[in-house]
Amino acid sequence: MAQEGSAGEPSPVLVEHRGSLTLLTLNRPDKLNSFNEAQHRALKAAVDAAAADETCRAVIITGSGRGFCAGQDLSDRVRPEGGRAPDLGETLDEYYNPLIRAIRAMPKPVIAAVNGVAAGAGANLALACDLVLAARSAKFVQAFSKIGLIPDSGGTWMLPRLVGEARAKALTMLAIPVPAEEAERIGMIYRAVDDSALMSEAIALGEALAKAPTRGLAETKLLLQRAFTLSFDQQLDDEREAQRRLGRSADYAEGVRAFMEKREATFRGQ
Ligand code: T3D
Repeated sequence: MAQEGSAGEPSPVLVEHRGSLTLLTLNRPDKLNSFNEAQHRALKAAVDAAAADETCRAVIITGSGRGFCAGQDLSDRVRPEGGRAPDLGETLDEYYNPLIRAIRAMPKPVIAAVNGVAAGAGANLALACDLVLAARSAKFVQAFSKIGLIPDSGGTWMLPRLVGEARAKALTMLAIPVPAEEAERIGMIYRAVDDSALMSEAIALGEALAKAPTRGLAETKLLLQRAFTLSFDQQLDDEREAQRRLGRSADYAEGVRAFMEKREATFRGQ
């Protein structure tokens, strides 16, 4: 189901429900889906709705047109020389950080289907997702240094963990565009796929995840995200608690029954 704005304007984010899979499409193609306030509000609302919707068990975020997302819409940041400087900390507090936190906390998998260039906060939006598929023609650019900013939206945390500090420093300080295949090779993303196959591959992946034991995936997601900040002992304790919770879940009982009966399990996300 595509959403339309109230005045018949296309919504800055299209929402489509495909069974247990929710597809969110950034929809400002003329601006490479860069973020203005309307797109921020629409994406956060759609992410929150997907998180709260028990029938939704996996989410895909993609972009319309030739770009995935070019980060902040810089036409909203132009000011005359000597004009009052914006408080960018405020916009991070109000928009970017809550969005990235919501994706990372979502108790279900989020796939980024990167259809084209992902720059600035758009690149880090993709990297905040759990699985990143990218079209071979797509590229990732930490464009921030070109305008005198730091890599926000979790970039300074995520990049060194994904690609190592040395490479993270080069990619951010030099704003080097990373083509999708290179991004896969250096472990920045999960996979690069043919452009024509991107959406079919993303939907197949999303549908497979939407049939998986959702609670187990949610616990796995949170454990892996915290792994680099906890000690080994703390992680073992957290694994024990997660396993204790999951051992009481209906999906675990079904998984064991299905294995013993040599049949496919039917997981309900419970
Ligand atoms: O401000 C805050 O609240 C703080 C938070 C900041 C978060 C951030 O994301 S800061 C970083 C902002 N983003 C950028 O600096 C990226 C700027 N864009 C580019 O570097 C390039 O456009 C791309 C590498 C993304 C793509 O290059 P290319 O050659 O494929 O396309 P293009 O010709 O540069 O762009 C196509 C059109 O999109 C063009 O408009 P036009 O000339 O056809 O009317 C271009 O101006 C527009 N566009 C691209 N990115 C943005 C944009 N318009 C506004 N804001 C953009 N970010």
